[in-house]
Amino acid sequence: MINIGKKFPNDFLWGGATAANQIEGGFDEGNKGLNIADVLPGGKERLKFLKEPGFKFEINKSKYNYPNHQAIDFYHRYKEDIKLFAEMGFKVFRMSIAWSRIFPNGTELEPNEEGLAFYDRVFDELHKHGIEPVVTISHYEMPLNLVENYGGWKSRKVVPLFERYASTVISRYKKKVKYWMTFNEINSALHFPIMSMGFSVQEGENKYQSVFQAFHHQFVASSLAVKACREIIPEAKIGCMLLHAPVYSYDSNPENVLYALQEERIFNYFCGDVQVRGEYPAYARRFLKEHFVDLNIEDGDSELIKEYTVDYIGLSYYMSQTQKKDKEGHDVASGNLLEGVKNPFLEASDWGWEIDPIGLRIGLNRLYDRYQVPLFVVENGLGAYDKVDDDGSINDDYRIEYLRSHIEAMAEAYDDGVDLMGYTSWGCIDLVSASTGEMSKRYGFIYVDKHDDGSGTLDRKKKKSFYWFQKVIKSNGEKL
Ligand code: BGP
Repeated sequence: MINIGKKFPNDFLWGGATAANQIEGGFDEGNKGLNIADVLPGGKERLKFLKEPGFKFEINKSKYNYPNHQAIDFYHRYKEDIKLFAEMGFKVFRMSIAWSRIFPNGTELEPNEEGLAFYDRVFDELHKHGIEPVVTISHYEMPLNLVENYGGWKSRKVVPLFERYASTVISRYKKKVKYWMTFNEINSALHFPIMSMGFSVQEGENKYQSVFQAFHHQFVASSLAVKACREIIPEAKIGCMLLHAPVYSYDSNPENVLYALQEERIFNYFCGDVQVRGEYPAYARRFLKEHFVDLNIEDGDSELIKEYTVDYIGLSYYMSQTQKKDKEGHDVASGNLLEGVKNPFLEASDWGWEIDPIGLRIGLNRLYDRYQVPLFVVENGLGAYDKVDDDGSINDDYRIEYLRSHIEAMAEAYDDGVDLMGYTSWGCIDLVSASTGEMSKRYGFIYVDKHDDGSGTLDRKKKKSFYWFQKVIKSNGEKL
């Protein structure tokens, strides 16, 4: 099917995206258990958790002031928020289910009814407003018991526990949820495994051995979720979710071009290759050998992974990355968390994330060339400091500009022939940032009066971008 000349398909899924641990709060309500996000501190300490090798993992459970504990209190205010999403014209709302609300310790035989009932209420409210939920089963949140006592996804024992969780929610919500995704930004673990895999790499540990074994467990778990979804809701669509940051070579030096190719494969494609094509790619053999990785693959795993591949690719896009083999003497684009070198052609956000709308078009084309499955941009947005003016307005023109240029790039990709399902802008309502654990890095169309020190009324206010996005949706992307 060729899409020439048309901006977006009529059934394009416009909306916004969030994650349970970044919006809900209510961390100890409804019999919820503690999860990894509940014990990650905010600010500089958070970065240590994410990045520093050997950072000692200590949990202070008595310190009840972590940023995610109250977050933006979606747990109690979801009706008000969903009403605002409906006013913007959302067709879909991306959210995640907190595993620790359903299985507080991850190991129970029976789910927690109060947790299940909460999401029933949220889905019902969405449907009341004609909004379809898009649900991530695991978004940077796993029961703390599995982190402390199992070593997170390093342990194979987590696989059946996840399977129980995934099939529980898939069958409970079979009439309410048509779009699912398994693991949020599964490939991000190459840079910060604590968030999605529940362990941090210690001094002397072979990071690759731990991360790739944990990947293998997640691939098996993901296929089991796909299997459950096919059996329970055959008409549903279930995808993987990749952090996509297309790699550029710093220059035309073949050494750098080769290096960029290798980085692109391992970071951007490896997980997709397994989850979409159903097998380990040929290049993995040499990579794993050279990094002294010896994978434990059990009987039946390969067949399962081959049979239960995903229906679509959900992806986040914030930035491209520029790679050079020898980085000495170069400014590292460190804010990116991805450890590339600075790209002289790009400006960066206040957090050093390089802004590159054309990169989205490039990335979508590369992904579609490789996989030929539908693509769903489930995260994209600008984290910025917003200012409330004296008259109460929030004039976030910089955000409008960022989103406009990225939606334009996406329209170009669609015109290039890429099969696109939809676009959900990240943090459609201000929420706790994943990398800083703070509120001041804001993404929303809706401002939430809550600050890094925990103060604020939690009142919601529409930003200028709210009205802009409303027009974008109404015109199906024609009026940008
Ligand atoms: C992605 C995550 C989200 C999110 C977003 C923005 O990596 O899937 O959870 O938070 O990035 O990142 P941050 O909050 O660090 O600005």
